[in-house]
Amino acid sequence: MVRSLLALVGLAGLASATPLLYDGRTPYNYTNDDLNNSVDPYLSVVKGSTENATYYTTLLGHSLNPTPLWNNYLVPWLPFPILSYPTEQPVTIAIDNTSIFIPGGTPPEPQNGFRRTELIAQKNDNHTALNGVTDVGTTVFHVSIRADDALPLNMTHEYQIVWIEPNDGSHVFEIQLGSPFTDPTGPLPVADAHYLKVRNHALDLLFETPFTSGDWHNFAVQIDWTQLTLGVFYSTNDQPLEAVTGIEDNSSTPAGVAGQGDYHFGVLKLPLVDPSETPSEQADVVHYGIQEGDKEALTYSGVFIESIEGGVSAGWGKTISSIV
Ligand SMILES: *[C@@H]1O[C@H](CO)[C@@H](O)[C@H](O)[C@H]1NC(C)=O
Ligand SMILES: *[C@@H]1O[C@H](CO)[C@@H](O)[C@H](O)[C@H]1NC(C)=O
Ligand SMILES: *[C@@H]1O[C@H](CO)[C@@H](O)[C@H](O)[C@H]1NC(C)=O
Ligand SMILES: *[C@@H]1O[C@H](CO)[C@@H](O)[C@H](O)[C@H]1NC(C)=O
Ligand SMILES: *[C@@H]1O[C@H](CO)[C@@H](O)[C@H](O)[C@H]1NC(C)=O
Ligand SMILES: *[C@@H]1O[C@H](CO)[C@@H](O)[C@H](O)[C@H]1NC(C)=O
Ligand SMILES: CC(=O)N[C@H]1CO[C@H](CO)[C@@H](O)[C@@H]1O
Repeated sequence: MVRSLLALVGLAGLASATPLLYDGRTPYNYTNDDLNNSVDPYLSVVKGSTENATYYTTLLGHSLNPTPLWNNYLVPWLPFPILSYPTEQPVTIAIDNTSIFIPGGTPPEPQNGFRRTELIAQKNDNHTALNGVTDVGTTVFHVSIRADDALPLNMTHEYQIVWIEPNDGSHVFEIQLGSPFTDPTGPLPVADAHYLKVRNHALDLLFETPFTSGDWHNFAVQIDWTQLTLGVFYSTNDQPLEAVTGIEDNSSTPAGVAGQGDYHFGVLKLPLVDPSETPSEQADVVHYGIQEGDKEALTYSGVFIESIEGGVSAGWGKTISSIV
């Protein structure tokens, strides 16, 4: 016991040895006005054009605890997590039939195929400024996801829920739920529709796990921006993160600045193919297809980005080694 306590003191000694590059854990003093006005740490403009951000995104305050991993632990050297308090509020991100994003551009082209609401990481009111800080060297992108049982997703559809998006619109990695979009339509829903799936830039499946309700699903994705590789960590609730993959090839990502991009989390629901549309419309998932228009949501906490200099934050003050 003494030995294991000492070992844990050693581990605790590593805590916060790893530089925090971006903190997207919503402080309790973050307000609806902050959200509507895209005050740091989030840019909230990816949403339906007719409503304010607070219509889609709900700050939960103390009504639900965030993932326990990043609580403030009063006695972090104990071998079990007790005596802690949360320091961030979870946020619920919803879509409904008004969630049609109209990106800038002339003429405006509403994304009628999608329903989407996302928060984008930003610091000093500038999301692109993070690229040169978080998308260089080797960095780790953390996020925790929980089902909203009152507003479930429809697993017949594909949902993209966490990703990094360079200017070419590709994803350096993504976390996905549901059934991948198929044209022509294949059998739906797919067998692993209810699984959270981590995919690389080429959309190969790196890791999947059942999206059980009532649990925080904690992810961390380690990205080597020079070698273009990924590694995945995962746990549920207060269990410390553990590596669930080795080093995985991600070499289809554009090298250098062209491969850097915004960190998104939220709900992006793809359509199903509409048999009454033309083949080219059916292939244009952004602008065409079937959406039922339901209100659906996911809840998030534990969003941050760190360097791996002092290891990877695993929860309750512990640090573990990066994937090698
Ligand atoms: C919340 O409080 C902290 C500490 O006082 C302060 O630095 C921060 O700017 C506040 N954030 C907001 C969004 O008001
Ligand atoms: C935020 O949006 C809500 C809902 O539309 C609105 O009631 C509120 O006034 C908005 N606040 C700000 C500061 O924009
Ligand atoms: C958003 O909030 C602003 C500020 O309160 C308000 O003027 C505006 O009408 C709101 N827009 C919508 C679509 O609710
Ligand atoms: C959803 O919105 C689309 C586009 O505005 C509209 O055509 C459709 O009728 C709406 N569906 C429902 C169920 O309201
Ligand atoms: C945001 O940061 C980028 C990269 O540092 C910089 O080029 C750009 O000018 C900044 N934008 C604003 C509005 O400050
Ligand atoms: C889910 O989507 C499918 C395909 O559009 C639809 O048939 C089904 O009714 C939807 N389920 C719910 C609960 O909305
Ligand atoms: C693990 C894996 O699927 N790696 C792929 C990453 O992307 C490159 C380039 O497209 C592929 O060649 C790898 O197979």
